[in-house]
Amino acid sequence: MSTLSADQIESLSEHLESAELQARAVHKITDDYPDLDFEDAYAIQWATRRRKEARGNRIIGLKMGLTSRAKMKQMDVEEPIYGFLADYFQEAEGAEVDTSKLIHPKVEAEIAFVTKAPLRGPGCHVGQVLAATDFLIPAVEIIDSRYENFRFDLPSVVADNASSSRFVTGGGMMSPRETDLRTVGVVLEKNGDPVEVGAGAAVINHPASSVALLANMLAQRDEEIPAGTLILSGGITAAVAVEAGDNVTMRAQGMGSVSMRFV
Ligand code: OOG
Ligand code: MG
Repeated sequence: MSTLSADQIESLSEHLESAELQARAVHKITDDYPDLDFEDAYAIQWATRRRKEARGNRIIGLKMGLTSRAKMKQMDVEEPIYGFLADYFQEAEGAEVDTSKLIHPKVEAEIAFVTKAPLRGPGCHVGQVLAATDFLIPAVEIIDSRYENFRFDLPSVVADNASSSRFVTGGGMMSPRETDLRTVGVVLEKNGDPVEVGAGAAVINHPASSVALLANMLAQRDEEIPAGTLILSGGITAAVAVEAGDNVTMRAQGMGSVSMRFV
């Protein structure tokens, strides 16, 4: 049940998108709208997506968030969420990421899927996801909650496009036929030190089940995952705070590495 009017949805979307574009932290929106529910929150996120598209940004991908125990525990929230990825979120492999455009960035080690066929729920399962996957590539997601101190509840973070900010893909592509994604190991390094390690199974027992869940969540709005979509399946480990001067490398077993520098 939605609790907000169309005008309130539009104005909360503008409020959060301005915070993103101006790299400015704001109070979580449930402080002012305590009854705000999931339906309102996704309506706000979709309003932001439409506003970016109207401005000429392209939506190039989707992401799942809070899919691993480590992330749920770190953020003290218990349910996976999704968000969208706009074209300008993408940074090239080896890029210098400008922290002056961000509030309090953190990095996450993720496996990205690129689809070759549409995926539509309800009832989408891991087998369909693997069959529709063109290839996998390692990715670092740079999240940047627009909320003060990176503290939020689920409706607030959904409305804030699941903290999406930037991402970098790299390494080599791998066919889902070549690997058991559950046992693919990842290492996240900051300034040469391994700071987080994990394996694919951390993401709902299999990263492809995160993509299936995404298709099933989108089906509630009668939306699908189109062919050619890049999907970040969710942080395998806890996220790591970064600042100007930091170098980050993620290594994924069999898929090479992806690096960036924060300036
Ligand atoms: C929400 C986004 C989480 C992931 O991979 O779990 C996310 C947050 O932690 O700010 O992207
Ligand atoms: Mg993420």
